[in-house]
Amino acid sequence: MQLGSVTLFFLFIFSLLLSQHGAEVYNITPSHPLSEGETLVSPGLIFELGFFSPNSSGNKYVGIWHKDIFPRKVVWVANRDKPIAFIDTLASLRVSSNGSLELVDGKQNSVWSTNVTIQVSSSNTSLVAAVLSDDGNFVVKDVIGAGESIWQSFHHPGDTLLPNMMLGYDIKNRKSSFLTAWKSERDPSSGIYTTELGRRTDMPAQLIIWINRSIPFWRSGPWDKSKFIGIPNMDDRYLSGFKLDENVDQGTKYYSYNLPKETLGYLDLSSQGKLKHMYSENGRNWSLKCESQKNNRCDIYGTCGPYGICSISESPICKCLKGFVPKSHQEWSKGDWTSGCVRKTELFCERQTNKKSVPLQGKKDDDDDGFRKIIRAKVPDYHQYITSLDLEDKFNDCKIRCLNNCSCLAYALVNNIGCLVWYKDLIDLQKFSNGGVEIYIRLAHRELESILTTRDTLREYIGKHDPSELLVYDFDTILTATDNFSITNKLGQGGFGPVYKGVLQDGKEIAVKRLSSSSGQGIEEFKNEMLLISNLQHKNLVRMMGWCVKEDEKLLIYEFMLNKSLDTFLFDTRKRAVLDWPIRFNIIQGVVRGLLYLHHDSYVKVIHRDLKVSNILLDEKMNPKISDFGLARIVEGTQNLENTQKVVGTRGYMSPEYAMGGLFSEKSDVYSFGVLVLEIISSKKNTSFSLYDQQLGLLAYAWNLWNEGKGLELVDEILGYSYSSSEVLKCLHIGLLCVQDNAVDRPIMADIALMLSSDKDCPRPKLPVFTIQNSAYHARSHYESINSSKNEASITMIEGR
Ligand SMILES: *[C@@H]1O[C@H](CO)[C@@H](O)[C@H](O)[C@H]1NC(C)=O
Ligand SMILES: *[C@@H]1O[C@H](CO)[C@@H](O)[C@H](O)[C@H]1NC(C)=O
Ligand SMILES: *[C@@H]1O[C@H](CO)[C@@H](O)[C@H](O)[C@H]1NC(C)=O
Ligand SMILES: *[C@@H]1O[C@H](CO)[C@@H](O)[C@H](O)[C@H]1NC(C)=O
Ligand SMILES: *[C@@H]1O[C@H](CO)[C@@H](O)[C@H](O)[C@H]1NC(C)=O
Ligand SMILES: *[C@@H]1O[C@H](CO)[C@@H](O)[C@H](O)[C@H]1NC(C)=O
Ligand SMILES: *[C@@H]1O[C@H](CO)[C@@H](O)[C@H](O)[C@H]1NC(C)=O
Ligand SMILES: *[C@@H]1O[C@H](CO)[C@@H](O)[C@H](O)[C@H]1NC(C)=O
Ligand SMILES: *[C@@H]1O[C@H](CO)[C@@H](O)[C@H](O)[C@H]1NC(C)=O
Ligand SMILES: CC(=O)N[C@H]1CO[C@H](CO)[C@@H](O)[C@@H]1O
Ligand SMILES: CC(=O)N[C@H]1CO[C@H](CO)[C@@H](O)[C@@H]1O
Repeated sequence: MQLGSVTLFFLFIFSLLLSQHGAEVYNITPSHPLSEGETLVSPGLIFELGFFSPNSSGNKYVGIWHKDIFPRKVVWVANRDKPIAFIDTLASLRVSSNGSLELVDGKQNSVWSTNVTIQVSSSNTSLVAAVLSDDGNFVVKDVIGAGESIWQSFHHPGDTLLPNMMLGYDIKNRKSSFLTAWKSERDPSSGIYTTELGRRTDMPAQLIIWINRSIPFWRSGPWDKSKFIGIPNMDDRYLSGFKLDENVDQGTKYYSYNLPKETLGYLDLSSQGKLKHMYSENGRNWSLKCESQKNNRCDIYGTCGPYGICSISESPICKCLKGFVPKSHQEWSKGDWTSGCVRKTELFCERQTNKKSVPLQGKKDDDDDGFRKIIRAKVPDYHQYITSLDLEDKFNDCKIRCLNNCSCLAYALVNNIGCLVWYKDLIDLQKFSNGGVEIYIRLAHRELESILTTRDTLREYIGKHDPSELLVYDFDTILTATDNFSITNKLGQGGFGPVYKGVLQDGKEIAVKRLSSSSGQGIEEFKNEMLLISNLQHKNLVRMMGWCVKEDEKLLIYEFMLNKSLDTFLFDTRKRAVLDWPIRFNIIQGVVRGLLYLHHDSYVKVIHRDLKVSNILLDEKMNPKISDFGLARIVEGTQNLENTQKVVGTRGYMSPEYAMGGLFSEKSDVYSFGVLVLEIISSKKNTSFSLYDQQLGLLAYAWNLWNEGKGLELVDEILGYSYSSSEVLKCLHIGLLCVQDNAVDRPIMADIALMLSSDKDCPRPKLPVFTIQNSAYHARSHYESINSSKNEASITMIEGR
């Protein structure tokens, strides 16, 4: 939540003309119009109505604002599209005994009027007055008569929704109430953005922001009775006062909200098309409670077109859903994604329909369509609701009802809503880094192969992929390329064996990893592992080009990284100056994206297990690429029981539970990532001989600095003062959260990605202790690691999605 920008946003200064010390009145009557020297106030002095002029606009308007809150936010404007000239000081707002409310300029010409009147006759008396109520409603009423209002501003909203106002529609009476943004921060005239409650009655309501009332700009996703599910951080607790009133018989649907007493607030549509919920607890200034969207391209409606999915943490942000390909590769490659994607394989049910009347008999189960799950999704537009019949097994019921209708393209079972289905092109689908719901996309059976829910399906996947899809290099070619693995070509010694630089005959540079494991693993098994690894592709992972096996030699061929590994810069007294803060920050962000992919977004979950600075390679633009991912599996698989205590991993980066018990999970990678971040900030590696002090030195040092509020002292002194202290402090904070002793306390990569990209407050990290009881450790670890490494290697490393 960016409070600073909010304050700026409201930084238009009002020339309240004489009103500062002018008279305050409590009503406007036919005998007493409101003129420029005066303001109309509400009985509790909460709201005020009067003439105002946005800074240097040359125009004058009648508007309503909160009386004592600064900077002022005008919540309603009478003549927004018909300003009075600034120099006209004789304008006035008057009511007539027939109930009409009218703004006239200095020449007594009508500028704006309500056009609503009542019948008056001489036989009865009426006293019409215009008053401002304490909730901000400006009301014209007959104070002697029934007291019913003749006209009220709440029925004619501007850009702001106040508590007790309603946003929605009444179909029978063809009435609707929506917000229209200002043209700019200083121009109240009607801008291009409007927001309203979606008009379709057959689906759970959502808010839509339109451009020119015709082009959708943003949507909230459906309302689940306490929040809109397409706003990932919409905390329903904050918004307990929001509600949706629907009356199906009368055809009305209205959205409104209330706040606790003593709290003031409003919801406003900014001139940039963003909804903001502001509140004030002290009655003096405004704070931002939440906003509908960040400045995020994925939030713009349909950025990735039909069947595209937008994820802001990936690059490019748009991808086709699995089983779909770009409609126009040309446009897509240029970054114009709006034409979207098309199905690769026709659905089985479509083929059946197209062939007409071909009986379904004799079909194999294999032919049938199925669904692929997407997690953390903002569901697409045009959701429809179907009432579930089977209350016992709602989920299956929802699935079957979708499967049984060929037009049904996707379904989702959402808490507090029920079974949602989609019959139209799936558009405006987004993948969040947290929040969101699970949605199931219908696909032809053939496209479902990459859905791995269990290890068996993983085997199935491998069985269906031909390992020859990977480039197999001839051993002699590699020998020639690496000069017979000459020492001069050696780039380094990795955890899994030495790495050599090679030059192929066509001049292409490669990196060759020569696995040190002396077999045990069969060639088929090795090929399968290669296939798995080679399918992990992300711009922050080193790309595998192929492999080579000859007798005991197992070689992996990777793309060559021009700038070698991060440690060659970071721990070099001179070269580390190259790593200015923006480069370091970019490296941290890239590593986060790469790990996020390995842990959460690739088709199998992969735990790296040996993350460290020397495994972060740098391309020619100093972008980070993680290397050696997935290799732990291969080495692990080759080891017999006696060796299992030798945990894979590098001292200094190992989480306590891994170092001690050989237990690993994605949280042990998170730990290593934390150490990495602290090293990137400080350029310190703090080597010592002792296995455990080595890292505690740096970690405890960093924690203490942070705890004393001196976190910036950790920064590598070579950077001087040229760094963003907020970025550094955020990275330090995240790093400390990651190295907490207890794996449960550590965030997952998805949390980290979110923390990095938002201003959300992070929890407080605990002091890393990493204490061990020596004898107990040895006695226990041997015992446990045999069991754990065997089981964990096969279970934790790979999880289907
Ligand atoms: C408002 O007007 C004053 C005087 O014309 C000027 O100094 C100030 O910068 C203006 N503020 C904004 C936000 O434009
Ligand atoms: C209401 O009264 C005002 C002022 O007397 C007059 O200008 C206007 O025409 C009247 N409107 C109607 C509908 O009678
Ligand atoms: C009142 O009627 C006039 C003329 O028909 C119209 O221009 C104006 O917009 C109306 N005012 C309001 C507030 O509806
Ligand atoms: C005054 O007369 C009008 C028209 O005859 C009627 O609609 C209104 O209700 C009367 N007001 C009162 C207070 O009796
Ligand atoms: C919205 O309407 C305005 C004025 O008609 C026009 O200039 C603008 O291009 C329109 N915007 C879009 C996105 O169509
Ligand atoms: C609002 O006022 C309170 C108390 O005066 C102050 O602590 C707070 O920082 C202010 N908030 C903003 C956004 O100005
Ligand atoms: C499938 O759903 C669509 C959209 O609701 C509906 O029009 C159609 O009749 C359904 N088809 C079948 C066979 O139920
Ligand atoms: C590599 O080794 C082979 C056979 O051992 C030898 O014939 C060849 O000359 C060597 N090549 C280089 C570049 O040393
Ligand atoms: C592995 O764990 C099982 C059950 O937790 C235990 O019975 C068994 O003794 C353990 N195996 C070894 C070799 O310690
Ligand atoms: C900082 C640094 O050394 N960057 C180099 C990375 O590699 C490219 C291509 O070789 C060089 O141009 C950069 O100078
Ligand atoms: C062995 C070693 O260098 N340990 C150091 C690790 O870092 C802390 C804090 O900088 C030092 O106090 C240790 O001496």
